[in-house]
Amino acid sequence: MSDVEYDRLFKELQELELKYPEFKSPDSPTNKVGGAAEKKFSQHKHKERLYSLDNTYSYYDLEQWYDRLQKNYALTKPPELVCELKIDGLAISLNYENSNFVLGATRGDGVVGENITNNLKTIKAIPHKIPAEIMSLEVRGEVFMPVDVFEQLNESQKVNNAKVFANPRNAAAGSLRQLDSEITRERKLSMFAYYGRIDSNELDIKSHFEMLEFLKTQGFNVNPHFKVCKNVDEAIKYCKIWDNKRKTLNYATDGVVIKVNSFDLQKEMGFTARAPRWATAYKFPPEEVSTIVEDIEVNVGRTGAVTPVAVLQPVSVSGSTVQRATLHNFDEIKRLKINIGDRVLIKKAAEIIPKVICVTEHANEVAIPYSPPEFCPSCGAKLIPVEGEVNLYCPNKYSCPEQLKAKIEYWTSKDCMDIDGLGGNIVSQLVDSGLVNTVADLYKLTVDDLKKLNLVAEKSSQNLFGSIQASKNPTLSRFINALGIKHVGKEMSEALANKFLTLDSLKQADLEDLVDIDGCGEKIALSILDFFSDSYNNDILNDLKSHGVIPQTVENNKVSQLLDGMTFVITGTLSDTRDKFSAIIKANGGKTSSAVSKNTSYVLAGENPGSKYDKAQALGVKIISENDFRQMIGS
Ligand code: 1X8
Repeated sequence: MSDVEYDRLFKELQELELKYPEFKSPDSPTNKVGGAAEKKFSQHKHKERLYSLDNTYSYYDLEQWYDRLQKNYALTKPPELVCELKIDGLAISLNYENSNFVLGATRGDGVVGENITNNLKTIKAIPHKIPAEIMSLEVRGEVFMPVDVFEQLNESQKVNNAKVFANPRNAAAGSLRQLDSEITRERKLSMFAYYGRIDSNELDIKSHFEMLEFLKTQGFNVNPHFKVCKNVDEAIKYCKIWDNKRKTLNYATDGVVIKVNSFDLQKEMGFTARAPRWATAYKFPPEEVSTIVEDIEVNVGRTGAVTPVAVLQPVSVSGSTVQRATLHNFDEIKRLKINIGDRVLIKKAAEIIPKVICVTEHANEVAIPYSPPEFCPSCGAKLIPVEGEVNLYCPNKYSCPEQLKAKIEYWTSKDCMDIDGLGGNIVSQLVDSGLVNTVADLYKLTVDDLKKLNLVAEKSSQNLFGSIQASKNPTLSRFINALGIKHVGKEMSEALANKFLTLDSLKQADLEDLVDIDGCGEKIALSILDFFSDSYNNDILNDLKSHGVIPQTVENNKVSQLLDGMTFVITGTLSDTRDKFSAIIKANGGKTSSAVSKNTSYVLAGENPGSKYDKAQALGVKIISENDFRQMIGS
């Protein structure tokens, strides 16, 4: 179907749904923001699997890896290695037939990816035709957004009131999955090629080094910093040099990839279930940089907790500009002896909120110590301490604007009501304009109300209205989670839903019923009772109900007892979301936990499992693959 045809039908559907809401189906494409953008790319099964890499986090680990190779393969001399920078981008596979670029795909789960050929064709670093006459060549590499391009993009996104990306990797991912290739082109992505495979090895290339040199001659962009190393000591030297120099690069790197150079040796060593034995990734430690604390602000969270945040002189860390870092609580400021104007060291690992580690230089010898605010910066209420907690609280539960915004943002988030497209900016406008004073007010909004807002570029009031309406029948556990009851998170919400099955019976629960639940102590139970006895909360619950916001009743969804008494930790990328696997485990009588411990029965590890995998190995906890898991439950 052409885009034009699709858009016409989409519009017709929107009009029909508006006229006859009773016939609207919950999985209507109009519920997705930018509905058309959800139209999928076609799937592509890779000719050869794209593996992950095992990670090493220390030079010691690296030496161990190298020693193991020599021992296991009875090598007579230390194998030559090639070191390359690990690019923090998106892995892709490019297929050339008879010297022409015919198909490019994302990595996906390594077996099946998405065909994004048209978008990849807009990237200048990807040749459409290569000079060598080769029947079949596959090239793999990493697509990334240069840091300067990323910064410019975010500037212009801000000006256009559009989504600002957290880091170059996210920006690259968003740009690569555009349905309109012209947008991809404008985003100025680039690519480094790091792998080539010629089906019949027509050219007799014998090593990774030779392959990289060959790829260069074919017009591919090979990162210039690769180096052949005689042994692991040289590789470690390379890692040390680049750990320092990485800040000077115009692209994000998160480590070094170390590969055995000889193809014959690579072939002999082969692969484990998830990664080649002949390669490993040394991950750089989280980057630390120095900057100045320009101010200390306080944030008001959805529970009213007031937490300090350092406002920093902007610095670039791991590819993104950092302007704020958490200070956790007011005791932490005292402990670190931080004053405004001080020079501090901050630390940022990928995907983690930046954090202040220590002061390296005080601005003044006799500085006036920072003192916590007395009043809420948002509503002016007097802040109060809570016994046994380090935080101060804003007591104004009902009308503090910041608290309300945080509550609503939480309400709309993925593990709660999952309202697509209702982000911080829009929530802020809704509260400031007085249109929304409680979460229930969201469901009173009309398309006309939403039209008055300054909406993010690609979202229409129509779409947003659709998303809100589509969220009205969540699972009971997500609904409970969305209520934001103190001490009740996602796991406890699931436990409550499974025990009480309906919202009404949860509301009627007494202390005894509640503490009967695994993991629900008296503190949690009292907080739940407190929540449901509050008349304001009950008004909101009634309001929600009158707007048709009604959680689904939990059916008895136990399918087996196969996993009774077992605790699983899920890590890495599996063929479906972790939530899905978590639900399967629970339906079969098992439990899930977020941290690996001695009590963990199994770690279910997908691609790129990270530190939980390492911890499981250290503790001797059994690690299983998705296939092992499927066998366990007979699926
Ligand atoms: C992933 C990456 C590799 C390289 C650079 N950056 C990456 N993100 C490289 O080999 N130079 S290899 C790789 C993988 O095999 N999963």
